[in-house]
Amino acid sequence: MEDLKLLRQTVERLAGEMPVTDMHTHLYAPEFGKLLLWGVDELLIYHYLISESFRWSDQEYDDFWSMSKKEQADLIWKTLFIDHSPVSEATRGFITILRRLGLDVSSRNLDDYRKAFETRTVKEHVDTVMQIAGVQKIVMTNDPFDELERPVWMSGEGKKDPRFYAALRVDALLNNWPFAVKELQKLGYAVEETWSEGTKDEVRRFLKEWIVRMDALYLAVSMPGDFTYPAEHHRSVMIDEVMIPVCQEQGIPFALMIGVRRNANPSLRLAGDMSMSSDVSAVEALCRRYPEQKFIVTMLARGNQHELAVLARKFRNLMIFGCWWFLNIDSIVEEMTRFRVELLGTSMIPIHSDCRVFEQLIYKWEYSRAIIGRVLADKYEKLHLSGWRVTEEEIRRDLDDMYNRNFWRFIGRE
Ligand code: FIX
Ligand code: ZN
Repeated sequence: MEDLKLLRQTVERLAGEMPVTDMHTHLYAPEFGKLLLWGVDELLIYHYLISESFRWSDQEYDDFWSMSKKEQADLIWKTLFIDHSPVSEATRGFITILRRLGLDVSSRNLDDYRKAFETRTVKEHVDTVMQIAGVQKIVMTNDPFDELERPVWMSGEGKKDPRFYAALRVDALLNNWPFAVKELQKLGYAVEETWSEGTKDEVRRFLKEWIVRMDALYLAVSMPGDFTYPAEHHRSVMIDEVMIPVCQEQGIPFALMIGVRRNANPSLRLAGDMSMSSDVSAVEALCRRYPEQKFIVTMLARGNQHELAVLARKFRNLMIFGCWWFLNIDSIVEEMTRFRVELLGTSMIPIHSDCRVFEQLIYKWEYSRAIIGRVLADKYEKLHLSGWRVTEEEIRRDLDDMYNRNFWRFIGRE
């Protein structure tokens, strides 16, 4: 491409429109029924907005939780959109969703927005949203201990929609073993709280059976920032003797999301989790000890991001991904994407959405695509000034790597 202006326009256009794989979400395929959250009220009671709304309120937490979803949504709408301007990332995101779905943002009429959603069927709506967001493939977060979710897998319905993929979530096994033991026993696995060879066998059997049943792409867990490895701890035994052997046998990666302090404010429920700084050397030790095992890792503290990107230079079995949760805001996505590209080129997964409500795909991907386009355009522009010419085909290749192929190739499904 000879012209600098055209180069930038092409990169930004392609970054905005090329199809993507969203490799970590909390979304579900329509077959999962009520687990698939969508619509105005669900969007307004997103836990990101609940915590922002409490900043302005002296309401008792329990009073809020005893309200209906519609009442909670009305309150959040009034607090964050009418009494104050929606300039935060999550509030602005809601406005972007309305706009992209063709609603009149200037009317500020919440009931009209609700009515507009009522006429939609879930299946059509899922198609529309995926088309607007340019999201082609969605990886869910799947928990066999969930009473609503399990029957969908047992009936085979969970694998029906080919756009949705499973990730087997193993938080309870690593972070709440007594609870996991009870759940496993309910499902007929002969396990006990104290480690024995029999218990290890049974947990391995549980994981294998569920990986196969869901065709899970990877095992996933979120860990507190004080996760250390190796350690004299239940987690190290579980990882070394149960999870890694199963991942290796099944040929799937292990995804670790590290740096959350759950329930910093329990009254806020799901909205009450906090970010905490993590020990990157735990990931280093895992990558060194298991060079044949693939690890997909993200961290929550801003302060860990540079070190984690440097670690990915040292271990090819480490794929870093996404700007997780509180990091998924314009300023930090820009900063992280820039230094990741500078340290790793395009060999990383710059973004995942972490959406919980379906329409959020629209704003989260729109915002991230714009930043990725801008960062890449800056880099190609500098190359251009040095005399290096990139073709449109090369730009597509680079974006496709970051949007899709780095993930699929790394997990061995390409
Ligand atoms: O552990 C996770 O997968 C987190 O992403 C969630 O627990 C969190 O509540 C969230 O929605 C972040 O975006
Ligand atoms: Zn998540």
